[in-house]
Amino acid sequence: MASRTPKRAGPARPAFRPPAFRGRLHDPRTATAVGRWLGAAFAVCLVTGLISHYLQQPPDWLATRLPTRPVWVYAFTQGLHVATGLAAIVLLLVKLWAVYPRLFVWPPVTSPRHALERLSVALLVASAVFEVLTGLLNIVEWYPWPFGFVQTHFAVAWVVTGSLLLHVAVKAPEIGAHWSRRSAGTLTLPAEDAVDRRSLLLGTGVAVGVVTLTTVGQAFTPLKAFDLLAPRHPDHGPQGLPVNRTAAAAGVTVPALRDWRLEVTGPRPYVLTLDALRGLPQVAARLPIACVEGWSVDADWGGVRVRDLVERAGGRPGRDAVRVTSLETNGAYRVMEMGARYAEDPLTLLALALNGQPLTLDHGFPARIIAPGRPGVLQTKWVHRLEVL
Ligand SMILES: Nc1nc2c(c(=O)[nH]1)N[C@H]1C(S)=C(S)[C@@H](COP(=O)(O)O)O[C@H]1N2
Ligand SMILES: [Mo]
Repeated sequence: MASRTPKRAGPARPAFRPPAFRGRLHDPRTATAVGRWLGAAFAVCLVTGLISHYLQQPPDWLATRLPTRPVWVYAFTQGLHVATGLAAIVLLLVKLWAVYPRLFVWPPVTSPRHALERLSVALLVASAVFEVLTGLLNIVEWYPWPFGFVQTHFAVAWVVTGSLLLHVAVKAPEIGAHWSRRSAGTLTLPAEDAVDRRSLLLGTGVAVGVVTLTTVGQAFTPLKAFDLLAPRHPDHGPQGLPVNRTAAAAGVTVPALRDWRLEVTGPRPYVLTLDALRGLPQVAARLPIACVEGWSVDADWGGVRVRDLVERAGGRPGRDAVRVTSLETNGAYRVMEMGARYAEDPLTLLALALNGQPLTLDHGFPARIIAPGRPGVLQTKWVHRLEVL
């Protein structure tokens, strides 16, 4: 009978083995190269986002100082906001791909400092993904969440900014070492990967270019022929202009308009019928509608200067702000205020006509506001009351 030899105990196997990653481009040079562009895109998004926020909700001290020129200022800043936000989606995906093996470092935490660092990265990734995703869904007007988009997108932007600054500070030595192809740290990486890395970066650049080219035409009309992917096309809509909120959606109906009058309150209040309004001096202005969702279109507007209406009510142009109320029964943009500078601007109109025809119902019939340099949400449609404040 053969004697049984007892099994010899081998070295203890670890309970968990992190996956091995053989892809060679998960390295600090790739992360830095893509991270630089992503950081730049986020910086542009933050600045243009703040511009948009404070144009829409200025604190009192700012409300009287907002610029009305150039008239396309908001079309530009918001077009840029959405374009860089869309580019950031591509960059974020590549960046996350470059660094995701780090998710599996073993042991997961080596020191309190390491734990904090990982926590800050988790916060950065979560908030960055949240921002680009909510931004993207907002431009297609899909709100599958219970919170308000504007406030939340604004608040989380600060979380991205804070955790990004922290991330850059923590990684500064590594970023410095891999800043360019000739940086000290990069020289220690295998040289044969450089070709692959260049292909990856080139591919990323091409993807960003394609996304930009197929969407930026929604704001930058010379490229509108390539605008294949943006949810709005500048030319598509009644009177050659897209409509965001239709009269039906806003609860504005033809019967509701039968007794329409414009009420103007102030030291000398008055009421005007549509015919009376048409009888006042009419002014033409070519101004863009620039939606927060990134599309913008220039149009020819005709109507009465808000400034004239304010003066007639005994208001002081350049001193008095104006509150505008829409017939719309509910909705966040029913009531709008404009600072004195907008109200006195000769291009700020209570518009009755668009591209040579009376406004259609969806564009705000009988009267709407059009003012230079302001976000689309403040270009109030179906106006029935102006209050000189
Ligand atoms: N009363 C009212 N006016 C409104 C809105 C609204 O929801 N209610 N939407 C605004 C938005 S978001 C934009 S972009 C412009 C679009 O104007 P348009 O539909 O004539 O292109 O109208 C603005 N005026
Ligand atoms: Mo809008």
